[in-house]
Amino acid sequence: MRALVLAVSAAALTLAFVGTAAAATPTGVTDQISIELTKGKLKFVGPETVTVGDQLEIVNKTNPRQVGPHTFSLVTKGSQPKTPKARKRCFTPKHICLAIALWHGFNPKTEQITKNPAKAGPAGWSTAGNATGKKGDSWFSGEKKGGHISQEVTAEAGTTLYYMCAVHPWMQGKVTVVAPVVPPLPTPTS
Ligand SMILES: [Cu+2]
Repeated sequence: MRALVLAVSAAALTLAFVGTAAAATPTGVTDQISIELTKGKLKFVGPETVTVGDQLEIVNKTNPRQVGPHTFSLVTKGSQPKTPKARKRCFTPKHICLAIALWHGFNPKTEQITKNPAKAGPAGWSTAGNATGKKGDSWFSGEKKGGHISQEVTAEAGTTLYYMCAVHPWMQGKVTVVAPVVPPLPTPTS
């Protein structure tokens, strides 16, 4: 009985610790990564750095009827398809585009997804996935114009978030996560 109680408390402690580790102090700042069509090229346009605790908003500024929908998907650095060949086979088994679709609960028969956003790891933008079973955070922009999402950046400071679109695998980007600047203590005025 005593052993069981100890085991249960240990589990509760672990859970509490995970909960604490996932929390980031909100900075009140919102950063934006937009999806744009410029001179016939689809691309992500975003900042080089974001701060832990910022809101990171993804905005689709393209017309899905014209270019199709997008995903904004956090992937490991090595998962970004680098060659035309890799991009061509991206939506086949064991490759990152199909893997991303599966994070969203994609059903090949119905071609529908059941999860959006797809969540992995701590709440917020935190976790990069790969093609071999590790899920990442991802958002599907949908078929309607003007889609957007905003989540807190909860990845650890010092990490670089690599991202891509599973529909247009040449759309890729990265952003470095930096630590919040600790505000200076107020100087006494008297
Ligand atoms: Cu896209």
